[in-house]
Amino acid sequence: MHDEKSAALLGAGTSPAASLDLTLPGRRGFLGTKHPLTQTLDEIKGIFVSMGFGIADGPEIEDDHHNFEALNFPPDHPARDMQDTFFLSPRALLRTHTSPVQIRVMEEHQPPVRVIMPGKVYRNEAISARSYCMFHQVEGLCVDRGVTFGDLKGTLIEFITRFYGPGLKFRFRPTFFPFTEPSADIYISCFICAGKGCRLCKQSGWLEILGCGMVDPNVFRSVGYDPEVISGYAFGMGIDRVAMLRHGIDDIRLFFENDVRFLNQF
Ligand code: 2NL
Repeated sequence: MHDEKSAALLGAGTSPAASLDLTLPGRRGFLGTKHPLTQTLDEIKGIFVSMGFGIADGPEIEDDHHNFEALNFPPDHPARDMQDTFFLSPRALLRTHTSPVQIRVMEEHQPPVRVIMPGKVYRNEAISARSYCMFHQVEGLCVDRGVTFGDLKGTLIEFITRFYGPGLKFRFRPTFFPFTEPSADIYISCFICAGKGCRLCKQSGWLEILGCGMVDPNVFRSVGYDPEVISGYAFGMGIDRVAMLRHGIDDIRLFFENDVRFLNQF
């Protein structure tokens, strides 16, 4: 049966029988994959959505009010400088963080508010392996009556445990942001060396992965919320940095060069 079919096929064509090798493998299909930043972002979104957060987005071209003023940046803050921010005109700028989306959400909705906002942000910095003029952020906001720093800790530790895996140590280190008070940077014990010190954690044993804090009363006043009645926490993380830590990528520019030799690895 097999031989009969082979003979028929070989006989049927116009090509010489010897050039038709029925034992050759078939042609392979080429499937694309999601960009490593998209994969990281999808996972982060999934975890927060499962905890009851919504997803919001907003314009990348912003004004001084939403990007700085409403976020309690003082008029002389260095981030407002031409050196750090891309101004498109005296009134329009490229957002330097995704926080202006949170301002827009609060301007339009009364509490309770529980949303994350992922998106592109822009900084006028020298380009290097570690910083690019555009990167990706996810910020989150939870506002209601009686929201505490304990709620912030519980929610973010749950997120980190699901995203980075169980068994990590946490460190909340006080810091300063104009838009939160108190503020903290969250560190986890290094998942490569478990705290002993290695190249990834620069011998410190700790990785900084998130900034967070309780929303400053001045931010609530600027959107017409009464800080005597409601409270909330907010947080932010750089997605490019998170994806670099996870995959051991040492140059942020690789994300934006669209080189398939890099992209095929994910
Ligand atoms: C970081 C830190 C943070 C926020 C972002 C925020 C937004 C509003 C009010 C208060 Cl509308 N806070 N966002 C708060 C703390 C930290 O980001 O390291 N980002 C990469």
